[in-house]
Amino acid sequence: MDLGAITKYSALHAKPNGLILQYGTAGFRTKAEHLDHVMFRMGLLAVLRSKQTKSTIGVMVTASHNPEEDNGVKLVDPLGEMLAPSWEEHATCLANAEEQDMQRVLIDISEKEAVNLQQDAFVVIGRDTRPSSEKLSQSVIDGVTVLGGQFHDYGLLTTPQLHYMVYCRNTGGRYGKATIEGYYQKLSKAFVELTKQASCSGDEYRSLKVDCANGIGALKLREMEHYFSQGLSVQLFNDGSKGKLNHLCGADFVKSHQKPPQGMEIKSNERCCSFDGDADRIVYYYHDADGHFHLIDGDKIATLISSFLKELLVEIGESLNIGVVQTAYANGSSTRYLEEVMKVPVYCTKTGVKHLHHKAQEFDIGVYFEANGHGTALFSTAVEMKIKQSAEQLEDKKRKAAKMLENIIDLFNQVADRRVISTTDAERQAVTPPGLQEAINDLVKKYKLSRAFVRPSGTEDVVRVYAEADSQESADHLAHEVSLAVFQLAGGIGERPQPGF
Ligand code: 16G
Ligand code: MG
Repeated sequence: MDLGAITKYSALHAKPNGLILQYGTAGFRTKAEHLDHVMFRMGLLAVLRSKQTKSTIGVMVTASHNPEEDNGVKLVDPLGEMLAPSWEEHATCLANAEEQDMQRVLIDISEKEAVNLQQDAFVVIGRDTRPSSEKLSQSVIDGVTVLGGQFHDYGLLTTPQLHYMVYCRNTGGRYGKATIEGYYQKLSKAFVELTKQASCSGDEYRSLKVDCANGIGALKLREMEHYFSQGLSVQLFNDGSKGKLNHLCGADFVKSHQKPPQGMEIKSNERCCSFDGDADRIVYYYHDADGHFHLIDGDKIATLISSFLKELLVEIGESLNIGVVQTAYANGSSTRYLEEVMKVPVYCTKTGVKHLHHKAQEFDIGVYFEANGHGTALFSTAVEMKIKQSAEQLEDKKRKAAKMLENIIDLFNQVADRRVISTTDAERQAVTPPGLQEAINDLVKKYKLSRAFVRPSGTEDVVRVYAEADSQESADHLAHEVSLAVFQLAGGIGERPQPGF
C-alpha cells in the first residue's frame, strides 16, 4: 500500500468537516455535492474487498428513486450480491474517517480482514444518468487506481446490469458474457422462450407501455428492444428527453400516488409498467373498462410468480420447498392470500433487498418482493429445467392469473414521513421511544383489518408511517393518528402532522 500516494490523492477528494454518513439500506445516499470523498474511499474499499475475495467487485453510482440532486454508491460482492454486513461497517468507518486517520483505518480493515495486499484487484464500475454521476464515478476510479487496482468502467448501466457483470466475471463466463451484448442476449432469449409458452398470444398481449422514470432504463431498454422485438413491442415514456429524473413518474410515484405517471396516456386494458431511477424496480398497472386504476405491485407480482411456480411443482409432482419473503409494507391481504389460499409459507424481513434475498436463499424456490417492486425468484438450475419442461403442459394460465388477482383486494393504506425511531421484529414493532408501540397498538384496535408500523428510512432523514385498514378513510385516519403519536412521543419538531399529510 503506497500510503504517501493515498494521502496525497485523498486530499484531492477531501471530506467536508464534521460530515457523518452511514452505509444505509442500499449504500450511501445523500446530496451529490457531499459524496466526492465517499466515492474515492469506496474505490479504495472495493480494491481491498477484491483482494480479500480474489474476485471482481462492483461499484454502482446511483441514488435509485431519490431526487435528481441526490446521488449514492453501493458495492456489489462477488456473486452479484449486496456487500457483506461486516464490510458495510468498514465502509461506514472509512467514509467517516478524518483525513489524518485514513491510513490507520485502511490498515485496520486490511488486518482485520486478513487482506493480502500483494493480491491483484479488479473492480467494475457502472453509473446512472444523474448529472453528477460521471464525475463521481471518476472519483471511484481514482480510489481504485491509487491502491493499484485494475478496473473496467462500463459507464451508463442499470443496477441489475452491474450485478450481472460482476456475477459473470466471477463465474468464468458460465452464467453469461460480461458484456452489455451478453446481457441483452441472455435476458431476451429467456423472455422469448417463456412467452412462446404463454397461452395468451393475441396482439394486445404483445405490447407494453413503459415509464422509464426519466432515467437509465430508457437508454437500456431502447438498446435491448430489438433483441425481443418479435415477442413484444414496447413504447417508452419519460425517457429523459425532457422531464426530470423520478419527478412525477417512476415506480415510486405510481405506487405511492396510485395513479399513472405524468406524460403517459392510458386507454382501458393497455398494459403499462414503471421502472425506478436505476431500473431495479418494476410495477405494472392498467385502467379497467370503467377507467379505474389497478396496480400490480410487488405483492401481487410475488403472488403471481409463486402461485405459478407452485402449480408447476404440483403438476410435476415435485415436493420442493417454496417460500415467499415480504417486508412489513406488504399489504396484509396479499400475505393472507398466500398463506391461507395458496398455502405458501410467507416470511417477513427488514426493508432492503439484501435482507429479503438472504432469507429467500433458504428455500429450493424463494420468491421475494417488496411492495415497491424490488424482487425476483431464486432457484437452482435443476429446478429451473424441471419448471421449463412442465410449463409447456400447463394451459389457461392467463385466466387463472386474472382470477387470482381478483381475490386479493388490497387493504387501503397510507404512508407518511416523520422523525427518528428504533424498531424490532422485522421493523413491525417500535422499541423507542417508550410508549409509542403501546400507543400504536391502541390505535390499531379501533379499526377493522388494520395494521400500522413506523420505521426510520434507510435512504432519507425521516421516519415512515404505514397504516392499512378495510377502507381508505380508516387507513387515512389511522395513519394520521399514528403520526400524531410519533410527533408527541418522538419529539416531533415543526408543524403537527395534518390529516392526509
Ligand atoms: C432502498 C432499497 C429498497 C428499499 C428502500 C426503502 C435496495 C436495492 N434498495 O431503495 O429495497 O425498499 O431503500 O427506502 O435494497 P427507505 O428506507 O427510505 O424507506
Ligand atoms: Mg432502485
